[in-house]
Amino acid sequence: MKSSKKFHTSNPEPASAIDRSVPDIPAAQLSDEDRYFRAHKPPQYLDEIAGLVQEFVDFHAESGKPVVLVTSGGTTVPLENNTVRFIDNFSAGTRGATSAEYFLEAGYAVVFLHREFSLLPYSRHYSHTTNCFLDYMTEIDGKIEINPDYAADMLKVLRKYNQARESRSLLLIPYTTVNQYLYTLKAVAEIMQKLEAKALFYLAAAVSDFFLPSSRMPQHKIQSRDQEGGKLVVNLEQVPKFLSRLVENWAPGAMIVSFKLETDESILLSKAKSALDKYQHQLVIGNLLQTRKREVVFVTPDGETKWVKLSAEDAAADKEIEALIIPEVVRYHQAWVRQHSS
Ligand code: PAZ
Repeated sequence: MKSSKKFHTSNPEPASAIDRSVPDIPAAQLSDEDRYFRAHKPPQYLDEIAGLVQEFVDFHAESGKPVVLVTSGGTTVPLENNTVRFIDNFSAGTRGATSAEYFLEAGYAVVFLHREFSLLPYSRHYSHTTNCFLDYMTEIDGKIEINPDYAADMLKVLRKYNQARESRSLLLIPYTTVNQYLYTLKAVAEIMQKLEAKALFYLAAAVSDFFLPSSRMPQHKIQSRDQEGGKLVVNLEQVPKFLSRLVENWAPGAMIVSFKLETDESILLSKAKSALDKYQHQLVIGNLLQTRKREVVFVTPDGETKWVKLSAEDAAADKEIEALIIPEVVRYHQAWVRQHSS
């Protein structure tokens, strides 16, 4: 597995949730994107990441393997340049990391653009659990061994992990802030353009809708004594809606799947449909915060809606909803490739 662990993008702590109380704003025009990228600097490591992605894409383009960009995890919105405080959201990257494993099993090469320190494919089975990692080990005859209670399952995961490494099918690319996410998404998408219809974008990251522009970001830690009335008032701006730029300019020809998260079921379908109208991409997968691990809804531009749900038996057997989502997405993508092959 290619890992870009030398890039450290953060030191985050999960915190609050996405604010859905404001209505959607219209799709960004080219000028919004231009204005954003002119006003915000790229991450210093971006060229190195672009080099890794280029190498990965060239390698798989040669063999004709489809490549999926999976985005995963939340984003942080720093409130200070030397960041002590930031705004965050709930996403641990479960959807993204789990989906990446199923895409690998389905024969895809995966660029995994993830929030640093959120869940990773394969290691997710052992990180962020209620077990301490030492519980997976035991001492036998003065030597450390895998606890036999977990050994059989761990072997299965290890084999899949090794298979992904040996076939060079998984590239891990981290980000932390919204700015790092946007710059990296743009760079990766532009490199993936050469894959045309064989490129798939699966945008599961929970990207903040709001940010503090760098022009208004204090250099140092905000001091409580400087705040009027002792209150910290944070005035955030809306992150431009970059999905239409992805569809039209960064990845024309690719199939693009976005996720829509809501907490109010009564608006989920209408929000998913309006995202398709606005951005003109191929598929929205809607989910509710409360039920996202057991059901999602597929919404397509022709107005079709299809719920995908774990049955009671599936849930009892610890089946993951991504085991149902990914084959469905792959079917859509295969049809897209057929439709676009000359
Ligand atoms: O990371 P997680 O598994 O806890 O949550 C996944 C999710 C709900 C963030 C994802 O399925 C999703 O809906 N992402 C898009 C969120 C949005 O911007 O609407």
